[in-house]
Amino acid sequence: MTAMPLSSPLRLCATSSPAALPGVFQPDYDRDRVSIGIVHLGPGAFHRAHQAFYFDQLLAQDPRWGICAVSLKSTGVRDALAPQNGLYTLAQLDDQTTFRIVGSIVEVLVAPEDPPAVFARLASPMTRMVTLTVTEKGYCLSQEGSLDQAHPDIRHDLANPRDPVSAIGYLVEGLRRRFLAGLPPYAVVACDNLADNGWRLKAAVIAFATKVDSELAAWIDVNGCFPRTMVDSITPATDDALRERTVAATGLDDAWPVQREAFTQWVIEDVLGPHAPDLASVGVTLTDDVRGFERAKLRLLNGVHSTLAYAGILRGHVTVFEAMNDPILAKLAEDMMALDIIPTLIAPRGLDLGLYAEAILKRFRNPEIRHLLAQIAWDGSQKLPFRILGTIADALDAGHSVERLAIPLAAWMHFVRRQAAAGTAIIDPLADQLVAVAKSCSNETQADVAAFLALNTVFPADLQSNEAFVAAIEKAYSALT
Ligand code: CS2
Repeated sequence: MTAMPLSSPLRLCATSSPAALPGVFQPDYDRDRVSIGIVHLGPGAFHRAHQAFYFDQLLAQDPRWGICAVSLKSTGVRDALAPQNGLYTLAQLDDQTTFRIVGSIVEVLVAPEDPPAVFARLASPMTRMVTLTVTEKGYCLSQEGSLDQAHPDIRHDLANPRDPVSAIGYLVEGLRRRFLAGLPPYAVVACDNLADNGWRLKAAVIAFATKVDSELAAWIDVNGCFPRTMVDSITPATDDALRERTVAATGLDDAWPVQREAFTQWVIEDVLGPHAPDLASVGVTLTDDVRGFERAKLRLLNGVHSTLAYAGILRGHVTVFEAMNDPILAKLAEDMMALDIIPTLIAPRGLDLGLYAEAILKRFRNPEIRHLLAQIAWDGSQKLPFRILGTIADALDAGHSVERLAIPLAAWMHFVRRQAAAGTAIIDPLADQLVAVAKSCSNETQADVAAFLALNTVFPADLQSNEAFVAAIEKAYSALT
C-alpha cells in the first residue's frame, strides 16, 4: 500500500469517503439499513479487533446484527468513536498488512451516563445476543470460580439491582426486564480467556438473580443460553506507530485505530439455536467440543504468553518478539509446551496439539507484531489461575514434575516485588494486597514464597499445601533471585 503524506487528513466519519485510499477495505453494506441485534459489554481493542470484525462481515449478508457497544466505565471509546459514527480502522498485521474500516458498531453508550439507554437496548426485542469482553476480573468470581458476593461491585448491585455497575448486574437487570415483558432471554456470549467461561458466567448470573428474584433465576436457568467460547487473536495495544501507519494507509485520521495479527479464531459451543446470527458463514467454528479448544488455547498460548511476560521482563526484554529471540526463553517456551502442557490436554477433534503449539510459537515470532510484555503482565492474579494453575494441578495429579511450570509463578513474584520496590503501579485488582506482600519480602526464599502463596484468592488450598508444588516454586524463586 502506498504511503501518502498528508498534512491534515480528514477525520474518518463516513464510509465511501472519497478520501479513503484505494486498497482499504470498507463496509460493503448500507449502514443506514443496519439494525442493532447485539449489545456488547466492554468494547476495548480486543472486541473491536475480533467480534466486531466477524459481525462486520456478517452485515454484508444480514443487516440485523449491528452492535450497540456499551462501556461500563470509561468514556474513551465513545469519545473516539462517536464523532466517527462508530467507524474505526483495523490493521491486520502480517507480511502484507491490510487495513479495514469496520462498520459493525452503530451505537456507543457509556453505561453510567445513560443507564436507561442501555436497559432499552438490552430489553429490545431486536436484541438477540449480548457479548462480553470485560477481562477476567470483570466476571467478579471468587477463587473457586463462583460469584464473589463480597466483591464491592456485586455488593453494590445486590443492594441496588435496578442501578447496577457490574457486567453481571447489567445482564441480570436486562434479563429481568425481558422476563417481565414476556420476551425470550438474549444469548450471553462470554468472550474472555476463562476456562468454561459461559458456564461460569451462567452460574454467576443465576447466583445474582437468585438474590434478586427466585422466579427470574429459575427462568434464566431454564431458558438462558450461555455458550462457552474460545477467542483468539493477538491484539497489541494501539500505539503511535499504528496511528501513523493508519493515516498513511487510509488517508484518514482515526482517533482510535486497532491492530491485531492476521490470524483470528472464534470457537463457540453450538447451542445458540436457529435464531442466532449465522456466524459459521463468516468463519466462526460452532462445535460441541469447545472445552478442548479453549483449554488448549488458554494453557498453550496464554500460559506461555504469561511465562514470557514475567520471565522476559526480568531478563530485560520489552516485547514478545524479543523474548522469543532469547534462546533461554525460547527453549523454556518450547519445553513447557511439549513436555508439561500438552500431556495435560485432550486434543479436540481435528486438532494436532504439536502442530498447534508450533503455530503459536510462530505467531509469537511474528516480526510485524510489537506486543508489549508489560501488557500481558497486567492482572496476573486473575490470569495465572486459568493459564498455569490448572496445568499444574493436572500435572501433579498425574505425578509429573512441576518444576518448569513453577517458573512463571516465581517470575511473577519477582516481577511484583520489583514493581513494588520501584514504586511502579501494579495493574491488578489485587494491587494493594500484592504491594503489601512484596513489601513483607526479605529475600528469604521460603518466607517470601509463603507470603505469596498465602494469597487465598489466587492459590487454591490444595496447591498451597502441596509439598511438591511449594518446593518447585521455592527452587524457581531462588534460581531467579
Ligand atoms: C495475552 C492475551 O494480554 C494477554 O494476557 O495473553 O491477550 C492474548 O494475546 C490473547 O488471548 C490471544 O488470543
